[in-house]
Amino acid sequence: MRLPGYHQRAANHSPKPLAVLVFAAIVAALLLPNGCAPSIPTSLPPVQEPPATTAPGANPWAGTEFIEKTYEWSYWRFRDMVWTWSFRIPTSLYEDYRSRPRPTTGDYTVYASDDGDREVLADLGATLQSYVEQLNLDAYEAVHFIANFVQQLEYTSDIDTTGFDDYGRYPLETLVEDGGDCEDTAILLGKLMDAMGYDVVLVRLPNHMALGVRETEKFVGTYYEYDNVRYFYLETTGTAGRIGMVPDEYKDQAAYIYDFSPRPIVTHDWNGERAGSTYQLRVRVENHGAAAVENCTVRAGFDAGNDSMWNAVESEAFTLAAGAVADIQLSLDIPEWNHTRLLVFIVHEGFALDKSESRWFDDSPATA
Ligand SMILES: [Ca+2]
Repeated sequence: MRLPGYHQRAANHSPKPLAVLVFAAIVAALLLPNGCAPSIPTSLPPVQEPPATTAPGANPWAGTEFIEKTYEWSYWRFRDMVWTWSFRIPTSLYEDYRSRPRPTTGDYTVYASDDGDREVLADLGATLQSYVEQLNLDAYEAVHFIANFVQQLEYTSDIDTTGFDDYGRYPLETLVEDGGDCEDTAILLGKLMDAMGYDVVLVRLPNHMALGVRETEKFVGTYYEYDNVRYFYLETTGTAGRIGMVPDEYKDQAAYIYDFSPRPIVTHDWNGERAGSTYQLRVRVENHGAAAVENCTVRAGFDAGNDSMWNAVESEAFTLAAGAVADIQLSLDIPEWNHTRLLVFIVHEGFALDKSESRWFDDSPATA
């Protein structure tokens, strides 16, 4: 009997809700002992190949050595004035960001965790700050003036520009491409304001993303509490977004909050194949964040329902530096249970940093 190898389900570019991690933690805490007798299921499901994740569209900058851009914009309070900012970057730097795979994580600060845009964002921040001082804006109005630079960028939908439903952009991509959608502008403004010394967080709603700005004495409107601090909503698309004003369609929705502090952001993928009565699992674990994580393990097993797994195994503990990749191999006894699926967790201090699962497979003698 020869069975096909199977792979992690198609890459999912939508955010993973925290609930998944909570579920994963529960499952991880309830692992069954590795005492079930190995047996051989009669079939495995067909492979579902992940979609190709090539870079979006044609690159109009291909063949040039440098990208030079000048932005000109106005601010509604000073309509008769035009503000400008120019930047110049090697085309190769933009192409490097453009060619990176999009990590499958709901933590979109992953697009702000890289240092390659530091000089450009520092220059933009200094330029905006000089205008703030020239206009003698107070702290409250300064936030709006800075946000206005990003809010006036063109809104472009991911599906039109990249072919993907939900495609996060690195800040330099958004700047070179003259805009993006909500997560792209939230990432750009968040990293810019963080670099300028503001205390900001990413606010991830079910179908939207925005920023939270730490309260000062004059803030009113909608806020989110995070680490005992009030962060007031700030829309990053459209020019009308004022601190505390949430668009009607997002009112009263729960949000996940992500700060911009350096931290590990761990994802994984896996493949494997059957060898006799075992499944030989290869897991690639990657830290996309800006800080290391120690004492990680990979736990895997077959879904036994009731938040438990058959034949669970766990790797030795390992450390992942920022940007590092670890390849972990595990051998699992294939259980007799014939309606199950493989579950894979990346575990740290009892919590799952990331999880995935195969498709369900069922007894199907005809293909055995
Ligand atoms: Ca996007």
